[in-house]
Amino acid sequence: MKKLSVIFLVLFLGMNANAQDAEIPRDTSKHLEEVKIIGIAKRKIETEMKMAVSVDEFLASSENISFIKRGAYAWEPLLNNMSSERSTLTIDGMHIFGACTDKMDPITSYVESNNLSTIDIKSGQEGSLHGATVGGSIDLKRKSTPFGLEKKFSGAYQTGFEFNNKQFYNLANASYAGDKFVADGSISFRKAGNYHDGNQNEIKHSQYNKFNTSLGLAYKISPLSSVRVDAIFDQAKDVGYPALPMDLWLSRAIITSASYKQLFEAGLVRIWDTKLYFNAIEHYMDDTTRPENLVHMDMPGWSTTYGLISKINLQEDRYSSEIQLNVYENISIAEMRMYPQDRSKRTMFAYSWPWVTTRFTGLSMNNSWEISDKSQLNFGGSLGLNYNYSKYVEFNRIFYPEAPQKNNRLLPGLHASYELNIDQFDFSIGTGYGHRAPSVSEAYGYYIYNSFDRYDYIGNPDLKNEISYEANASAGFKNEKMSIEAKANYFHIQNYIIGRILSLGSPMNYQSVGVKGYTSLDHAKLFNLTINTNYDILQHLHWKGVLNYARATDDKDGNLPFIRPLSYQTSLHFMHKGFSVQTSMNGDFKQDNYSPEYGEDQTPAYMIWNISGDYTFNIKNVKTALQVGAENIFNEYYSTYADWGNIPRMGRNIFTSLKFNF
Ligand SMILES: [Cu+2]
Repeated sequence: MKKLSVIFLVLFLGMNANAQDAEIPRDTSKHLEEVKIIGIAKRKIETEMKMAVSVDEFLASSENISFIKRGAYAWEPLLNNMSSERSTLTIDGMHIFGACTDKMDPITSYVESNNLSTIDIKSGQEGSLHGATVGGSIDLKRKSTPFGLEKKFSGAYQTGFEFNNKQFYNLANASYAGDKFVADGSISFRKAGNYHDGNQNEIKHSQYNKFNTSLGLAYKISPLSSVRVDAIFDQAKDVGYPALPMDLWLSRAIITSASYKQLFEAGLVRIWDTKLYFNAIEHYMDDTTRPENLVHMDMPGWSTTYGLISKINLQEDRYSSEIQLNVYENISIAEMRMYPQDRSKRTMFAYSWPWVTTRFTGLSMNNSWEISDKSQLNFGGSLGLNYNYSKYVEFNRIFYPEAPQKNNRLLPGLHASYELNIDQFDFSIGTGYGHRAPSVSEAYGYYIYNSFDRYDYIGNPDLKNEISYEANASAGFKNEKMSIEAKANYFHIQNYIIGRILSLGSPMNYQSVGVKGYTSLDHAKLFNLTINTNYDILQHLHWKGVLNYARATDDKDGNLPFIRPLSYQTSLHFMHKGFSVQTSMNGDFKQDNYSPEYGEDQTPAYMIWNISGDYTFNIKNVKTALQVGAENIFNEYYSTYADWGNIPRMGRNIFTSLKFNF
């Protein structure tokens, strides 16, 4: 019976119990944690090219993620070619909202690669477990060492230098795994100077400094239950944003949680996990570093969130289910203070986020039912209640005199998919429907300057919910030597929110050319296609290729902005004993479907070639890895379709890295 229940628990986590766990330990919960680790080990936070990557670089290796880049730091992740408002971005399911009106701080900038175990990306409505979404979900999973490992102490230290921007980093993490007590800790420092483009020109204001530390402590109160507390502290200082008219002086985040987990050996309910969390972010921009600014503006922002997650996993024969309750309250505040060179002579004050409260309560469910050994049905849904309150609604009423101070929205979501496996072929087909509420900026933003199209943006509290109708399909073939998979999705989004020129109001920022208001298009359509192939040329020589195609139009068949042109990635990987060499090429074709209406110009094609080599050896019990590589070997001068203000990307960059694992 015990064996059976273990198998169920394994299925639960959506991971395969393979030959590695042939020895099933007595303690169910212990085994559960181990399986989890085995599953995670498959997707380490490193890419094929680099063993020491930033969180952004790691995300960039995922085929359905692209980025808007405003410099070298804190890239804004786009899932399915949709901006970050359309996805839920969470850390272990916890909602965190950036404190910058200019999106300088997506929450991916508040973690570090050495405190994460993996990143869970779900497309479209399948990602609705953590709350209402249109594009999908990106959940950053923290490291969490299981109880009672044979090896009590483990850890890693990693250091490296990147020559192009003189980036120097030190990352260390350690874990203790006792039978009753577990601790995980990490600390990291990164410091980088300005980078240089392919023409050897220095990109001014592209430096950054980041410090991050985390601690997690867990205690087993009974064989099947445990408590855990976690905290992350992150601080970025003196970060340049070359594509924006200002930089970041200081950004600080504290992210905390306390959770209780109960496992059940028998019955329908198998895991019950409840977490309370709190996080606070403060963000201070600085434009005095830019001599071209005649008038200065301080634009500090604060974002505070409290929340609760309670989740149960159910399992009965071939049926499994996750049910999650999400409750959170966020308050977002952003100020704008304008003054001439003399700071004491303040000329203007406004709230660009007028103390906006967002309260969300939602219940989500994901079910999967194995109809047979060959086919599976996944289905689920979510229902959320979203409440907004604008404390200083007078700012919103300047443009929308009838704007209500409070707003309630109902956010339903539904999805279903069917998977079929016939011999070496896999097929899936799915559909989804879901609503999302406008973001704080879209609904309540006041004069948020967008340096991409040089307009000041005004939120509209009365915007309708965005409603997404989605279809997706995939087909794949796999044998011992090769695999190929094609995945496609299509979104028809009603009331698509985007900025449109307003006839009233005059620009506030002297650089801006006019005022845009967030409005709803009748609809927009997005299509994404990815083809993924792997081929093992020899036992130790592997080839991989990815091709991405996307197309997106508005209700008048005009192009939407920030849609990736046809792009590709291809790589070769060779291993011999402790040595490994990899080379990769990636690029975009010419951007044919750009959008002048939304401030875009055409971006030419580019191609980047990278190479790296590493050697792994043991010094006593310490596994040591040394890596040297070069990115953009040909020193190509380029910028991508999503580089804010066509800011050129990094030229040739030689990187080195040394890692010790004990
Ligand atoms: Cu900012």
